[in-house]
Amino acid sequence: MPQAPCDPALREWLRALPKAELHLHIEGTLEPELMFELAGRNKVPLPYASVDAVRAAYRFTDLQSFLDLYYAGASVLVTEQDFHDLAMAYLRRARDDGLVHVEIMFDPQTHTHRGIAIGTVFAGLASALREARDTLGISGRLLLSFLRHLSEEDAFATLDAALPLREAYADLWVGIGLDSSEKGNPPEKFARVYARCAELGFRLVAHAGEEGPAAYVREALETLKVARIDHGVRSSDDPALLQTLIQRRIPLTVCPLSNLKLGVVRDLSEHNLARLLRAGAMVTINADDPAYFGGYALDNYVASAQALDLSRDELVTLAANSLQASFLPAADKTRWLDQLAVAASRG
Ligand code: ES4
Ligand code: ZN
Repeated sequence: MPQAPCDPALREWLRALPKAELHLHIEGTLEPELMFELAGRNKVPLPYASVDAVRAAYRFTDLQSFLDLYYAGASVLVTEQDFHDLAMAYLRRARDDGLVHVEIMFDPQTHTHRGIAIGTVFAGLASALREARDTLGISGRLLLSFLRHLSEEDAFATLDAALPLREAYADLWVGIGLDSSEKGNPPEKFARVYARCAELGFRLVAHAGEEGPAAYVREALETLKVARIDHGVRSSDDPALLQTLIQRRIPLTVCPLSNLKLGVVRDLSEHNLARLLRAGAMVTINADDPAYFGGYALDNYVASAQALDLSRDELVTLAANSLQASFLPAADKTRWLDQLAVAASRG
């Protein structure tokens, strides 16, 4: 279906709403321009002749076809400065979109398996988040995510390598996530490492019900005991599960443009985000891997609003949900929710 013409007034009104990004892979914010710059800086060969050739390759058929390019692209990230530059570029975009808080997932195994020290990754991301806090006025947290196509033993080794850094990054590293190829890699595969992370006091999230079945969402809730579900759009296949999500107010971090680009939905107008929201689910709108999926947070809000005829009240609810579902302290949530009410009433 043709996209509705962009409504500048709607976009500006949405921009002004304080919002939180809860589902964002920092490696997925690597724009082709920076990919080329870092490839040159680090003498890493790229299988593309130009920035345009990189963009032309971004035609995905499913999650795996995307992940193959995403892991290949991440190979240009080598030094602490690279991770800093990547995160800083994202944080400026985030601020421009009216995000006031971002919870950033990163995949240490993508880097440690290439011989990059986990401390290099932490240091670069953390210095950017602290700079953004001081200069852009945007808060951030880190969610260390395990790659589910690798073994649970590898996840334990990653956790063991990261734990000595916990104190140094206690202001930022608050949680654990689970991403990569979903089908055939059920949440239960990571039951033991999630139990350990819970004991350690981490907040827990996991991707579930993106391409995988509703049963994986249930497993993530009951076995991994996550506080939020990343994606979760397949939950509506199981009405009893959906009722549980609604009753327990479990946030779903939905990524509309990601779902469109990876073929989870054929057209945004068919996305179940609005149905989930209207059924009473705690839905949020997020960007996932914006450099690959053609849109940052604000693009996702605007595209969803237009494709699904979301009302202004519904858009305010989505922004409020993003703040409520964040891992910010209660006082910060209250302050942003108060500012959201003011911003919503303008224009
Ligand atoms: C991801 Cl869209 C998506 N799904 C699962 N894992 C991921 N890692 C980065 N983006
Ligand atoms: Zn994701």
